[in-house]
Amino acid sequence: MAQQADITAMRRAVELAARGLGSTSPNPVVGCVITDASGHRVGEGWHQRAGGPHAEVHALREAGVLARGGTAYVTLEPCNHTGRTGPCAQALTEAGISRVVYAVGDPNPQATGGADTLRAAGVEVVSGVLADEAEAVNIAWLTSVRHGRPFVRWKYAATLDGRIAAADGTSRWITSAESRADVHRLRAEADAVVVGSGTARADDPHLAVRGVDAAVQPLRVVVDTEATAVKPGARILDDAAPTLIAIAEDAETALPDVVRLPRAGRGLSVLALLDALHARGVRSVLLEGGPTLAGAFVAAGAVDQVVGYLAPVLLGAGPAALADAGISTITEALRLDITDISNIGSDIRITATLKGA
Ligand code: AOF
Ligand code: ZN
Repeated sequence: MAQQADITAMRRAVELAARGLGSTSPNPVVGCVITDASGHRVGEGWHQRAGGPHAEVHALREAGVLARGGTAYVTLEPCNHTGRTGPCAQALTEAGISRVVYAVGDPNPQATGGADTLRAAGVEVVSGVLADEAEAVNIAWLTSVRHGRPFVRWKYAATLDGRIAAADGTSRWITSAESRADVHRLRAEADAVVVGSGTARADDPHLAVRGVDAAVQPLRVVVDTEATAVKPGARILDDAAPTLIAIAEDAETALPDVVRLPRAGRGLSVLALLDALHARGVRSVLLEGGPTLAGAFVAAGAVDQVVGYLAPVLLGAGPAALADAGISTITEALRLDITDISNIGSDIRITATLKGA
């Protein structure tokens, strides 16, 4: 059992880590709290942008000499490598830290080993404190490192009976203004926002982040297999954010900035798309629909987390949030863990995460 003081300090470190969401990719979000020898908080820091100082360095700077004999709480195992900055394990030792508590081990092969280095230097090391919370805040980076492809969060908005539009196709506005604003926060956290040709054709979406601070606008991606849904002049082609149109290898187009991918079924290979995005530096994807594309992602085993906004509205007819995902019998059902339920305006938001994501 972790000590209460350790849990309290780590909870603060997780809060600090969350401040980096949306601005650290392709690096992790990391938070750090330093307490002095008598347990008082003397330094705080979080990783703010890739290539910038690590969380530990920010916190050590604030703590100064008060770090001597103190404890460092870090959401991720301190790094052991000289990358764009020096190794944090060494920085902590040199500052005289006598105890390091971290939440999650570093899966990055270049950086791992910090815990061993610290122990070898005589520092007491404790791991696993608030690991679930630290995993949750850093899920995009951890998933992308563990699987070597971008983390995929599928978002949908539906009525309480699970429909995303009425029978005639009308869908504005099922969820509340607050839920729609919340989606902009999810976009700001993602490196890329992905939609299919049905959504591109029906909604002419813009997909840029509005109304919340976005350190970087996400890449807007349309999966337009036949290259027929995105027309010159589409809102998504404006210069508010970069845009990439994914089309089939044999499709014809006059659009610039297309990526050609192999076909799979009636669409494109989802895994080839994720590889192409990963090669462009994308570590997290917000999949915004629609149901056909979401079905293809689920069928490809490429959805790590689902965020569903459910409005207290009934339609009784109309398309479901998810179309065919290659599941024909109950034993094949995709089972997730609910990791958050929140009230957003008049709706509820359910976050469910794939087991082992
Ligand atoms: C961070 N911020 O606060 C910590 C990280 O790109 P570099 O050289 O800065 O190194 C990044 C690696 O360092 C990262 O992948 C992770 O394994 C480790 N820890 N990284 O960006 C931090 N503590
Ligand atoms: Zn580091």
